[in-house]
Amino acid sequence: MSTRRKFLQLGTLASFAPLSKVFARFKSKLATKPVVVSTWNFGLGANLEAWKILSSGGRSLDAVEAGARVPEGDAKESSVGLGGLPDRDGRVTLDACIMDEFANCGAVACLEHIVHPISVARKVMEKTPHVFLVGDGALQFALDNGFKKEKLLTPASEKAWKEWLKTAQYKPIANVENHDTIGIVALDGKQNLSGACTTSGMAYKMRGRVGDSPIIGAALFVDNEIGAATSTGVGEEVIRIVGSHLVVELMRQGNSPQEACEKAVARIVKNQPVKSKEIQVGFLALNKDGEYGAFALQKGFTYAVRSPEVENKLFEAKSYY
Ligand code: SD4
Repeated sequence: MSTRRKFLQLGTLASFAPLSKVFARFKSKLATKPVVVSTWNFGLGANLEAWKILSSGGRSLDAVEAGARVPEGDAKESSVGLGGLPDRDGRVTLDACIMDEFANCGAVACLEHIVHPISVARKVMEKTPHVFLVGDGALQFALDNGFKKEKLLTPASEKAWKEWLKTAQYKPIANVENHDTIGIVALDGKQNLSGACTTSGMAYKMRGRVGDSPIIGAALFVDNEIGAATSTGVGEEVIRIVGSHLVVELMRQGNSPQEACEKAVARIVKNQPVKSKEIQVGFLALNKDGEYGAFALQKGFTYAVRSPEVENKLFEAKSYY
């Protein structure tokens, strides 16, 4: 496009939008790829693995899977994969989903005994005509595809569960229940977006309870024309607003990733003015230009960023309350 045409276009835009916004958009077009952003502190470790792939010209899908596998395989992380806190019956049940630049997606829920549900979700996406397998069917599929059956309940998680059993109080409270989920979204050097999300879900949940994390549109959504979004926190509230899809659609309407995350959180507050004060939900979004943003109901939601400009750094999202 000629410089004159670009200038005229910018001039037309400027008459409709505040100048600062127009220039922010214009600048964002120059953002350098690749970029990976992940939820919570363990996002740093996830980004490291993802970055190995992204920085050597790899695909965002491979990067987000590799990143998600890091906390899944870490027995010390009590909210994802191995070592995850169990449900109220003492069973570790895992939820995960993955989505690529072609809108291909795969998911598993209530999957037991498998350390890397994100890789099972990818197999569902690539090897079946389906999107979502749950429970025993998901386990059977995993075993048929070479995944090993393992004990996921570690001594530390078992101890915490037995402690919880003494009162058996089931009340999800923001940021104190140690039930953080990894959501990871990336833009690769070819400007393609993908995302992954994986969790052991709400600690001491009812048997069979599934949160937002394995639900495409709720905890993860990717539209390669627009952007990608992921969520963490009390999944029921994210499902109610189909949160990540909402964030991507808000970006489609011209909102920055930051504005889109803020509007999605505001929707939860509008729906649940009282309950929203006591729970945590956070959104993290990345657009096609490599701009990112995050916002949460409560303080304390951290996310990690790795890009050519940002040397794997942790940020704390702004919050509604
Ligand atoms: C769930 N969203 O199962 C997950 C839990 C989580 O931070 O993300 N906690 O509802």
